[in-house]
Amino acid sequence: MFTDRLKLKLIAGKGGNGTVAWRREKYIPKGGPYGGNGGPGGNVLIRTSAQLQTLDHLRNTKHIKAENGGDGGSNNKQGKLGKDATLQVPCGTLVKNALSKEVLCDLTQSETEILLCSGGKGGKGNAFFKTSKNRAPTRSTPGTLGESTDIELELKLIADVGFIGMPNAGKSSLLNFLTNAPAKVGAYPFTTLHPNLRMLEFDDFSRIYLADIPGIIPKAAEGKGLGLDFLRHIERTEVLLYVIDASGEEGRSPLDDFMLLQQELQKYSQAVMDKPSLIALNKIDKPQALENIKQFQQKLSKHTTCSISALSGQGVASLLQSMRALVEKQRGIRY
Ligand SMILES: Nc1nc2c(ncn2[C@@H]2O[C@H](COP(=O)(O)OP(=O)(O)OP(=O)(O)O)[C@@H](O)[C@H]2O)c(=O)[nH]1
Ligand SMILES: [Mg+2]
Repeated sequence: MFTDRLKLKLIAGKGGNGTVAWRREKYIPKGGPYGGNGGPGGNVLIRTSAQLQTLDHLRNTKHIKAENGGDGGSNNKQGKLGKDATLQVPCGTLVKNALSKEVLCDLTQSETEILLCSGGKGGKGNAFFKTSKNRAPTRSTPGTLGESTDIELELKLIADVGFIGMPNAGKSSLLNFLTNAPAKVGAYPFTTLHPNLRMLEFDDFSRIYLADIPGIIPKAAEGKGLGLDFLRHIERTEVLLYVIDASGEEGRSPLDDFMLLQQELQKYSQAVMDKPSLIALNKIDKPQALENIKQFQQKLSKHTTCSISALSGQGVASLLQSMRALVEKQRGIRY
């Protein structure tokens, strides 16, 4: 189960009440008011953690509550501070008001902390109200309630390259080959049911992040297959990598597959569709592939294509080079 959207109620802690008390000590007659102030309630904060990649850890959480502040002490002591509650989320989490849908923050950087709900203020004890005119006040005030709000979290992975392809095209196989990471591969459609994010580190320690998302089929925009919901995870990528099965073994031509993917993407978002892209023509180890690739390149000569086999690794190094160059070019444009 991959959780990338959920709702939560946040409740900051209530401030502690002020106390009415009197100083009663030997040799101190008329010790006066001695009730302390209440402690402030804890805040609710949100923090991004580089260790997290999903919202799975919050799947069964309905609300996050910070601790209440303690009531003031009878010896003019302030009540104890309510502990803050910190919500840990992965980078790429968008926080919205659940009712108005207003975006409260977009957490794209790791180790960022933001205050979402402030704790209530502590009430005043009677010692606070002592004045020259009123030396024995009996008044105290209650603590105030903490802020509370309903939020919606929406995760949009932050990757540099997003893999787009029909089911079985070999997206996960390519991700495995590139990153040596065990993403599930299978000779059946929709092996991948949720996005996989992987990091690729080069010899000079520069990194690019790759996102493999579930396969797209005709009418995905209308909800067929797994729909286009997961495309949200490639909205922020710099570059798209179309992974196409060049063998045509499933009875479809690579050219048709590419056109179809573009059509579905366009229905989802023109901005996503307009991202710079590369095409990996996969499964060149299969008999029909070379002929299909020739036709594909003749028809779509403007596009940059790389012929690869995600199984044997043939052509993958050169694809990686093109991918890295394009990502770095895009980063250069952005910064
Ligand atoms: N011969 C050959 N088979 C490949 C190649 N790449 C992938 N396959 C096979 O194609 C099938 C599908 O591969 P996956 O990597 O699971 O495909 P996917 O695009 O991730 O599929 P979904 O997750 O269903 O969208 C598996 O049986 C792979 O072994 C290749 O280059 N050559
Ligand atoms: Mg897959």
